[in-house]
Amino acid sequence: MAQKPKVVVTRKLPDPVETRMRELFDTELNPTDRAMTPDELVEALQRADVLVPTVTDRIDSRILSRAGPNLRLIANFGAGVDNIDVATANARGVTVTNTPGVLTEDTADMTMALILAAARRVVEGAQVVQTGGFSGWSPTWMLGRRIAGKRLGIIGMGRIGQAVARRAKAFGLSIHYHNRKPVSPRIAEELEATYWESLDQMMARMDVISINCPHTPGTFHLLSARRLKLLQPHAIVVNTARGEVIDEPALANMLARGEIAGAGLDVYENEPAINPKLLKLPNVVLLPHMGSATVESRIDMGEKVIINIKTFMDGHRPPDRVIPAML
Ligand code: 8YV
Repeated sequence: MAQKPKVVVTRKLPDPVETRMRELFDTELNPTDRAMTPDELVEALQRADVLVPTVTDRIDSRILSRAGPNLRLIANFGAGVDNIDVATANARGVTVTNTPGVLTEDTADMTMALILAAARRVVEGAQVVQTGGFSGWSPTWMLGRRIAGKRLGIIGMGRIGQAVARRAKAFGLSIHYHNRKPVSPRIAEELEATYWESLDQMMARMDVISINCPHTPGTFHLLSARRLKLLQPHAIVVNTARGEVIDEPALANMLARGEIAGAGLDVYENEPAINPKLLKLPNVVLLPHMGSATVESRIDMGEKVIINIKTFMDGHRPPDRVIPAML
């Protein structure tokens, strides 16, 4: 392409990523980092050849219907693409790409951090100390639950689910999973993982549940009020995927009533809003969508975005093209 493509980036990205983008493309950055309003997004889509959005930009069919004639690529900065109506984009001749793979290990680390924090009351304990409440050790005080020897049920055994399984196995948890289909025999053997075709049956038998599947129409409220009720009272639920996979009010009610033991949540149904009931509970650990929040992940995500744009503009199939059949 003789002329550099006009690339509009909706949020502030790491400096090395922005520098490289400016070298390669006619790039419009957002140094303020303020999320665009829907009207601003429409304007961005009208002047861009390529839009680089993030999870905070909702690019639905209404917004896409007002895109300009030059828009050819939406290169999402992020693995999940539930913020984008991919089918409508494709129908309008707009390709969508994402950034899988580079945030797998960090997201899996955060999943383990939440499992440990919820089971061992890490945040509660830290708060006691920081608020001056540590008056001395006691044999029966601040007792949590051991994770070694327990059963972990992973919902969604893709890259991140498998990375969680590898870590959890090293912590002595036995690995169980529910997925659309079983993993290869080689991976199942490596992880000593048990496949549950029935999510209901798995839910009823696990000590810890970890959500690691994308949010799609098929996984919306996969953990419905009915399914959550199948959990045992000592169970812990951890979510580093998308809030929409869990019925958040139902989860909050069960936690408040002590019908399950705890939760570790990094994502919420209506981010950045969080169900107010959750905020008051001692048995939950709540993080502000930090799964991929490392310097390394965010730079690698930016590099993936750049490779996708460059490959596409050079007339080739971008490596991380998302096709609706994958969702
Ligand atoms: C990102 C994420 O922070 O990649 C994803 O799907 O949820 C996060 O790791 C966010 O999506 C960036 O747009």
